[in-house]
Amino acid sequence: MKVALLTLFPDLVRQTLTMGVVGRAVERGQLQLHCFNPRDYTTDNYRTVDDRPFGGGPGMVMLIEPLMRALGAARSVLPNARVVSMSPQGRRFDQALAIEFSTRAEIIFVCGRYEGIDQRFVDTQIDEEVSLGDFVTSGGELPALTMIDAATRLMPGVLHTEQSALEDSFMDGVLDCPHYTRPPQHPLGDVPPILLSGNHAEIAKWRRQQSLGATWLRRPDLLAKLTLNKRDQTLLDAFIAAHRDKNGVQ
Ligand code: 9D3
Repeated sequence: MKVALLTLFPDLVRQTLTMGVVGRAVERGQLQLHCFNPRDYTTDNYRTVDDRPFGGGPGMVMLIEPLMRALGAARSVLPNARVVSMSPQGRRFDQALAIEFSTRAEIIFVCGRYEGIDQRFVDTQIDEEVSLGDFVTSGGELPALTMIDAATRLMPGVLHTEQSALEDSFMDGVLDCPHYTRPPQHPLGDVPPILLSGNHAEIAKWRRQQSLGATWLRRPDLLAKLTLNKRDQTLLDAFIAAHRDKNGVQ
């Protein structure tokens, strides 16, 4: 996958993408990155990239022309890319969109700063707007990095164990089960004995039950989207019964 970013903070983007799983994908050439700074495409002595909003109000708006020239440079490197703008007004990012992004050959991300981008640029140059959720960040870079991270780790050959991506929480619509490692006994508590039993069928059953139970407790919205098979329903019913015994019936 080839990704270009239009950003006023190329160092933030490049630095971040040197680390961890994504950093390794860049080293191996599985992910190619190109940053274009609108400030490098200004023509005035002050290298101006923003101006005051027509109609008044607080904050500044990103100018069309530096963005247009930066986008032109990005398009000459990635001629077939869809142009995605990071924006609080966008479609909510989720694992389904991460999977879709991971299959694309080329993407251009436009990262806004200040109050936002001149709407004429958005209306004519942007193919899709994507948001991370209903909270306010100070720009589009961290949201773009999050989306690139989520998509890259899904690309074939990026993760060490291909299985890890498939077994992810949300791949089957439920939360992950708890994890434990050595030591089995610790002042903070003991590892659940079933995990030390060596009985792999029982361990898989326990983990599935923990996943379903955690989803029931914390994310009933996810559970409502599922139709559980008989086996899962039985595991969840037992979890709920144990939970009610432990906490008393309300
Ligand atoms: C209501 C006026 N502004 C808030 C002080 C609007 C606004 C401008 C710029 C809100 C956010 C931003 C910068 N953030 C993004 O561009 C952004 C974002 C976000 O803020 N939350 C979640 N996802 C994203 S993607 C891009």
